[in-house]
Amino acid sequence: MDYDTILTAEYGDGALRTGVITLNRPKQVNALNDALMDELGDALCAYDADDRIGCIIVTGGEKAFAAGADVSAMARFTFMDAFRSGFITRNWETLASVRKPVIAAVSGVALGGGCELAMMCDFIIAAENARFGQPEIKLGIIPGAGGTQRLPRAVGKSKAMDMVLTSRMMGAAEAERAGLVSRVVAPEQLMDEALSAAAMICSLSLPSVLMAKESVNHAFESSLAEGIRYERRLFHSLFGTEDQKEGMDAFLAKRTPEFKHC
Ligand code: CO8
Repeated sequence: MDYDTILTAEYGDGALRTGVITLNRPKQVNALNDALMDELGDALCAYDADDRIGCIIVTGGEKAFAAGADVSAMARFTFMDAFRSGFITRNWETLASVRKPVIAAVSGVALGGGCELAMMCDFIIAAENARFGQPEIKLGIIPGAGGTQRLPRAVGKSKAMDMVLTSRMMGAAEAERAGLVSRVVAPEQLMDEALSAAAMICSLSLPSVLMAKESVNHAFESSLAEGIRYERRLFHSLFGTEDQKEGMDAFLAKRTPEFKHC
């Protein structure tokens, strides 16, 4: 696939491979403009629909995952420009609707829309030099792509308020302690770590991976009782798959399962 603002590459030698999308506007520290968000959405949808892909990684550069929405593109926006064009709604939320797992591999700054983009991914692996922040308040606006909603769910009210109201950035170690990121590694190990997590996911049964993701996400949309009922139905339904028989037979026979993703 040929794009101007992102790069794509596939990795792995199993039946399912990993699709890696790299945000690539280095001169603008990966500021996110409409062209980039359109291309990112297109690449995500293509990987989500591709039967040979089992997991997706979204990453940026060493210095910046993404410095946020492109300020120069929105500096002169009027309310009607933003409202009538469906700014953000139009092309930012594709990531949140992808069914396959999406890992954010974050090195350098993830600010504003960049932090929000990372939080739309299923989990974040950070390099030690990663810094997360929601500095929109300094521009006279507030986060607009889920920052005020996903950040408190990830790190709790106090830290979220601190970051959103003062624009304080959170380093990788604090982000891991707070639960925003799942792993922190040395910068030079970031892609190896993300690719190895993705390869693990690719080796599993895709239907159970899709249902596991759907079920965890349901926890953010429902009461505990309703969420558990939902999980139980998905759990029961997996006994209708060939992969459940294969997975359990292989375990009992002490061999590696050969999943057929059905
Ligand atoms: N938008 C546009 N251009 C940017 C942005 C940005 N967000 N960030 C950096 N740039 C540009 C700089 O203006 C500079 O351009 P030039 O070379 O022409 O002068 C170039 O990128 C390099 O930047 P710096 O010289 O500042 O590089 P540093 O290494 O000194 O600093 C930082 C890097 C820390 C990333 C710094 O540039 C910075 O703080 N940037 C702004 C971060 C910010 O405020 N982000 C929030 C933006 S608002 C937002 O995200 C709203 C989200 C709403 C939802 C999303 C809707 C799309």
